Amino acid sequence: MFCEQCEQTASGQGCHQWGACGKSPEVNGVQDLLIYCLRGLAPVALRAREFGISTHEVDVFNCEAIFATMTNVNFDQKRFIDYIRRAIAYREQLKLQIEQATGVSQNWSELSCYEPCFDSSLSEQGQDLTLKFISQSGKNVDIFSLKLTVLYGLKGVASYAFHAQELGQEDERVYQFCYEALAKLDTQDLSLDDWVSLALKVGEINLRTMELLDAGHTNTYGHPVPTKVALHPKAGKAILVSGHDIPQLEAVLKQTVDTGITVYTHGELLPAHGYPLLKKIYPHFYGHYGTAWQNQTKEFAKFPGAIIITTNCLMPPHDNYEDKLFSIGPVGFPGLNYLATGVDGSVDFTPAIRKALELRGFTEDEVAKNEPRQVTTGFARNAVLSVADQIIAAVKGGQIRHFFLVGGCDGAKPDRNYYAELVEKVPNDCIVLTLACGKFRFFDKDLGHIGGIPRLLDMGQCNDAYSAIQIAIALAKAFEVDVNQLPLSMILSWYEQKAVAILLTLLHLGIKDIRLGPTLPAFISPNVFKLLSQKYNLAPITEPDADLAACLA
Ligand code: SF4
Ligand code: SF3
Repeated sequence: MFCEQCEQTASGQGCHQWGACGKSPEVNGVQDLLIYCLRGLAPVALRAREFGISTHEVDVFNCEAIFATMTNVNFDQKRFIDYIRRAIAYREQLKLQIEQATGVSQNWSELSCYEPCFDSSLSEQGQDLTLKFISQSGKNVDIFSLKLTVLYGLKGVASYAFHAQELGQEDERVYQFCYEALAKLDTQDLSLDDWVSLALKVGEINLRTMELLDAGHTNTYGHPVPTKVALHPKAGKAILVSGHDIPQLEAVLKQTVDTGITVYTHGELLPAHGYPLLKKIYPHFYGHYGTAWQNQTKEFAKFPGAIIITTNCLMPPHDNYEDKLFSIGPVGFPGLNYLATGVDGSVDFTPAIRKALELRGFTEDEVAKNEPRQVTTGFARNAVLSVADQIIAAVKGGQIRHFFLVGGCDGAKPDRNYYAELVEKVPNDCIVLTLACGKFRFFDKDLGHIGGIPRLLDMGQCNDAYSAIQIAIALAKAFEVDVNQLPLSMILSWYEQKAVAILLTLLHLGIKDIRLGPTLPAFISPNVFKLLSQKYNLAPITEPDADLAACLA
């Protein structure tokens, strides 16, 4: 087994026996085989596009299949075998269409002719192909490191592209690039500089993809507005929706109208409360329950209703809540209730609704024991920029000294307490901007206000890094300086591959002095890291006091 794609990777080196996330070598093997088959599909899809053959169904499939291999998305071998079959079927179908369109039989590489043997272990076949990939690329450690950076960043792009298309937002450039990047992984003749450029191109395409997703969310649900979200439950039957998928959250809301069920968000769906149209249309869209993904085994067990997980992060479920947990889309685990997407793209949530009605829900007694608590979300680009004049005046007048963007993923490791400690120590004349699930370490802290502006601003999900970038660009314009000259420091936490894509976006934009933690990616070789630190001053986090002092110097 070879997997180095996330921050939790074994001993910070790579999972070689068993995944620290719970992924078995068998599942890892079929994920490897799927990626290999998608690399073979890519040149065929690119050729089909050259001949004007529609590849739309394959484009969406490609993104979903890549997304399924991301950390904490899918642990179900059977689902990967199905994705592998579909990848081969699409490839052969496109080959046929190309031959029909051109009237000439085409020459395809060995990769694009590869046929897995479905009668023997697909997992072993995937492992063998990965060993071959490592031995081909492994001669140059730095190029291998950059190939992994491209592949892992691409997983983030594919996941955001999958979400954006659910909201009707697509860009051919994104789909085209997904194929190009997959096809390039097979090339042996690119230089180190070429690979660096390709990694930065992943960042550029990710920016476009996050822009599409932002347009999908804001066109459908309105621009987020600062919204208070209850953290205490309400008596009655309940459904908890986790992951990142806002349109699927809306589908749950739609299907639970007049059922008496109250809908709660979990994890990265907290910012959904900031979208005004969701709040307006669905009065039973109530509050938020729980914190970040790594606490789900405790939180899901206690939740007295059905739970629907729409995307990462899924942890291997425990017996005491497995029967009330449902997954959809690319998410899966063997034996877990899976609600398949219908041909019209919708999911029928009836089994989850039935389960919620069977379960006791929150009792009056339980509710009475909970102190009323709330947090505010919805400080996305429109909300922040609507008070831009006030912010600019406060910076010029010295009331605001500095902004800290403390955002990214959470995880189980204790060294992630760094982020909570840092936020607590940020001086009173500074503002903290945050996004993604790393905020759950400090999201309910009351940091007060500066001249009416809250000192802790939740900008949304990880993909709302797009909002943070737009705010930084607008402030730089207002102050007539480069983004790197703003009194802004980015202190990021990463865990999975969406964060890899976002980091590449920030580097593509030329953002310097980013501090990254809690540990550096295992897949980044010392030389590649040296190169990034020389060019972008990318640095690992150290201690909260020292990092704060350096940022404020
Ligand atoms: Fe290990 Fe992370 Fe890969 Fe899971 S996803 S096997 S924890 S590197
Ligand atoms: Fe979290 Fe899994 Fe990365 Fe969207 S939910 S940020 S880790």
